[in-house]
Amino acid sequence: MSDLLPTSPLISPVIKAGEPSLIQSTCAYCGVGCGVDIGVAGGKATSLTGSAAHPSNYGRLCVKGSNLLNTIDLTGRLLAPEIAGEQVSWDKATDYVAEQFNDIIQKHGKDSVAFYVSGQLLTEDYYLANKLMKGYIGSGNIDTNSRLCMSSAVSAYKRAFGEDVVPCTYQDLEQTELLLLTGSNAAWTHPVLYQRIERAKKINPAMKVVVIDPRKTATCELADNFIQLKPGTDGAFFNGLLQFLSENQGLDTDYIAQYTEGFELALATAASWTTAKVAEFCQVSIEELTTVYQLFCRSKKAITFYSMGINQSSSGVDKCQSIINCHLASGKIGTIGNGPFSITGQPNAMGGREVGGLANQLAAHMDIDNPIHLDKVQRFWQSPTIANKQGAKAIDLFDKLASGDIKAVWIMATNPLVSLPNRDKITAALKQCELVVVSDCVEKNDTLAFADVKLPATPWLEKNGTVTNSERRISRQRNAVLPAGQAKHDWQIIQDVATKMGFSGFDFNEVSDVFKEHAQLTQFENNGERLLDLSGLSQLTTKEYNELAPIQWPVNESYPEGCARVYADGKFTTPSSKAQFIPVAPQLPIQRTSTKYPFVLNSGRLRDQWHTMTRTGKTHKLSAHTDKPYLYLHPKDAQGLAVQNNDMLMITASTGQAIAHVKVDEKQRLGECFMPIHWNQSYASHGNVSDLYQSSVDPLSGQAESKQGAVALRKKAYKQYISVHTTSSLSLSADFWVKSTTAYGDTYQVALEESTADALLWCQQTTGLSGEWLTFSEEDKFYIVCLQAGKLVFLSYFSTNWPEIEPAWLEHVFAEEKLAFATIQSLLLGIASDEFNQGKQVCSCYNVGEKTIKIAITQGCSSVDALGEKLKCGTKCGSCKPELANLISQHKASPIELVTELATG
Ligand SMILES: Nc1nc2c(c(=O)[nH]1)N[C@H]1C(S)=C(S)[C@@H](COP(=O)(O)OP(=O)(O)OC[C@H]3O[C@@H](n4cnc5c(=O)[nH]c(N)nc54)[C@H](O)[C@@H]3O)O[C@H]1N2
Ligand SMILES: Nc1nc2c(c(=O)[nH]1)N[C@H]1C(S)=C(S)[C@@H](COP(=O)(O)OP(=O)(O)OC[C@H]3O[C@@H](n4cnc5c(=O)[nH]c(N)nc54)[C@H](O)[C@@H]3O)O[C@H]1N2
Ligand code: SF4
Ligand SMILES: [Mo]
Repeated sequence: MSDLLPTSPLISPVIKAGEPSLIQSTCAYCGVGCGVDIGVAGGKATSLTGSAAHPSNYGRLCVKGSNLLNTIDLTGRLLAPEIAGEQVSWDKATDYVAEQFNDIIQKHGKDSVAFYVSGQLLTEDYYLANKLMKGYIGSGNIDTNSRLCMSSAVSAYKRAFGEDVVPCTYQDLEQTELLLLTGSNAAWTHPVLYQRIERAKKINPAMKVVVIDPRKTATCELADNFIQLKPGTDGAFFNGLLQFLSENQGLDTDYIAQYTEGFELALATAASWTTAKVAEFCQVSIEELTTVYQLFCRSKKAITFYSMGINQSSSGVDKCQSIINCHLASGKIGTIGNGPFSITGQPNAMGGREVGGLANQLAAHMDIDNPIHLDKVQRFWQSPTIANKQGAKAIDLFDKLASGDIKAVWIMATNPLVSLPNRDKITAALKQCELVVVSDCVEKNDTLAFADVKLPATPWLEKNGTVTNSERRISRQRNAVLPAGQAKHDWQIIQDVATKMGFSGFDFNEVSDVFKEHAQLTQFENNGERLLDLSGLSQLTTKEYNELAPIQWPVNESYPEGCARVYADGKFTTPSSKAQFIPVAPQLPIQRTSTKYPFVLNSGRLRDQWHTMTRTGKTHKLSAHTDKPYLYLHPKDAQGLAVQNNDMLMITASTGQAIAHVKVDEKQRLGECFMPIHWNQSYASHGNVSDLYQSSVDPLSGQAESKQGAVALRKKAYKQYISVHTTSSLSLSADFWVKSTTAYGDTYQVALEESTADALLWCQQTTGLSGEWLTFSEEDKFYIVCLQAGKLVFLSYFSTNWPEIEPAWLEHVFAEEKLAFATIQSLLLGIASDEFNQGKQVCSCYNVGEKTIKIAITQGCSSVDALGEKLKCGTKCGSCKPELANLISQHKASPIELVTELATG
């Protein structure tokens, strides 16, 4: 295994004013925290590659990371502060925010204001936001979108280990014997880690991978075993494992006796969860369960890798605990290749946890309910006050906005209208709130529509600070270009407002000073009580900070170079130094199906989009893989609803409605459907999944149950369906629409309840374009193009079904400077030439479509490598490799059938 370990020393280039230069930074997206090398010339970023020496990725990047530079153009950026829609100076904007906050606090008390922040902030931004709210305003009302993401994992680690500490590293994933991935679609959501796992498994074929998920995801391509369990039943699965361990000599009794407490009760509670009972409860076979339980029992090393399918649950803390219980009971923790590994989603969810950005934390892993900690933090800050009780967690915070208990909110780097459950409730809360301040980088998103004050923040590439990844590794996110327009760094905006509110603890000259103060607080009177100790970084000079190489905490006298392995000595951060077992009584989801809402609604991520699409939605490179929010549905359910691929479904929940295209998908369980989280009102009229979830939360963590909703499905038909392709923006009024970015502009799928009387007029009014308009009609179909000086600028097809057009062909014709007569003819007939008949894009890096890949498979490419050799697909970022493998397994067996399919359709 030694060739998996890092050998090359890490470069830590200095940011130089001169040019051209190479700046080492960190990817803007997921919690893997990949290093990126950015080439800069003439004040602009000109190239981007994975940092070869960064210990998260060793040079690899996934498709989102490799496309970072395609998302940085200034279109749609918020570049100046605004009050009530009018541009104002920074001075005026920060005066106004400070005055309004002070005024509301004076009239209604400190708990009448709140911050709702985000794991996309850097640690320094986060630290100051927390300091201002808890130490100066004196309220606990600061919470973060990480509440929706990993607050259950935090609560469980805290309860079990005494501190929120992730006890594993990425190398453990490569050095384990058994990897259980549960509630994680890592192939799409943590792709570089997935590729590291894939490589480790290639090198060590004895390594086993088990995937536990109600859906058969792309991640299953690596799985030796797949447990397709009933949603929400993981607590029973892991209770069953605990019981199995006790019956099959799987316990490490020495470890239990020496290093843990509470085992007897935890086991007694799990005792009734026999394999047979678990099989029935989770709706999987006894054989499948036994195989996986035996694997865990027999493997000396095992990692459970868990993410949103576990955390986003009304009993998420207990589910995390049921996993931790199994690792403690078998002593599979604190050593190489072992441990319960919660994988974080956002780039800096971990940094937020370190500074105390959640309403139930204080700062630097100190507790808001502990008077000694309160005293410590207040003395360190020398602050006028300190919040002495927990603040409102995300869902409560918005409830309090709605009830008027909280009158002002400052939202930073998150889009709650799209991401919090029950969108109607969030809308009502923001409408009713006296003052909504939003710091964001974009001009428009669903939440900004409710902002009284908009503050332009610097995004990735312009901002500068640190982030912590899923394995406790702090990396620098370095600025490579100057802030655009009047944008300011989030920490500076907070500093300006705090100072104008009259507070003195915010006079930092540089971002490195903020980091140092945070590091000093982790050190302050720590005395070994908290593992989070950055004392080794607390005296960094600005130069050292700028050159800081990635490092895993703790960083202190004992571990000056950082520390990969924690809890190796079996000593935990609890008062007794022992890890805590907690008995778990498995609960089913709060949102239940009924005759009215008979389908379980699952939600999550797609490979190429990031959250609410404010960045990834901007580039055609990331939009081509999936251009609309499908509802994925089992073939039998589709049959029952009399729908086929691309038909429309009305999705109704007790909270609201959405409308989506159908994708028939045998990878779903019967009676369950899946919808991606990304689409919102900036991209679709009815595509936001948050309309469909109730705000049911875990009682301990407050994390929302965002994976198991209950919905009714009904076929939805329109009179007219229009496929629109345009180089300029539209003023669209339609009953249904969804938009996607293309190489030439935008494409829209539009549907109308009543057919438009005059299709040409509709196009002309919607576009406002003048040019040469050409039309062709055939029964109830209309084909309309608009040319300007012979160049195609607009194209639309009207039909009574969704018109299908080959995207690769459109890209080609829109790029032509002057269209040939024959091309115009084929456009008006809607018939693409065969060479463009590629099908849905699979490889975003080399733009290789599904049909091309299927043909190569039938011609004998029987491995992902062979496809790569022939078509290049999968050879750059590798994110599509699981899909390529899936296509091979689907199509290599039946070449004759496939050829017929291609010939007929
Ligand atoms: N491409 C992409 N990558 C991302 C992001 C993104 O937006 N796009 N976001 C990042 C963020 S912030 C996060 S939090 C992570 C999330 O990373 P993941 O947690 O891997 O992503 P999800 O798709 O939300 O959900 C994971 C899986 O949980 C499954 N699941 C649902 N219910 C259950 C259940 O009851 N039990 C089990 N065992 N599984 C269940 C779903 O079917 C889904 O496949 O991704 C990060 N990476
Ligand atoms: N049903 C359902 N709901 C979910 C989930 C699910 O799986 N299912 N997942 C949940 C999870 S895990 C997460 S993490 C959330 C994510 O949900 P959100 O946090 O709401 O999504 P983002 O699109 O990341 O929002 C980030 C916003 O901040 C802006 N921004 C980006 N960088 C910066 C910056 O540096 N400074 C400032 N000031 N602004 C910036 C972006 O333009 C964008 O508007 O969604 C949650 N909601
Ligand atoms: S896996 Fe992809 S999105 Fe995540 S940090 Fe690495 S390059 Fe960025
Ligand atoms: Mo997340």
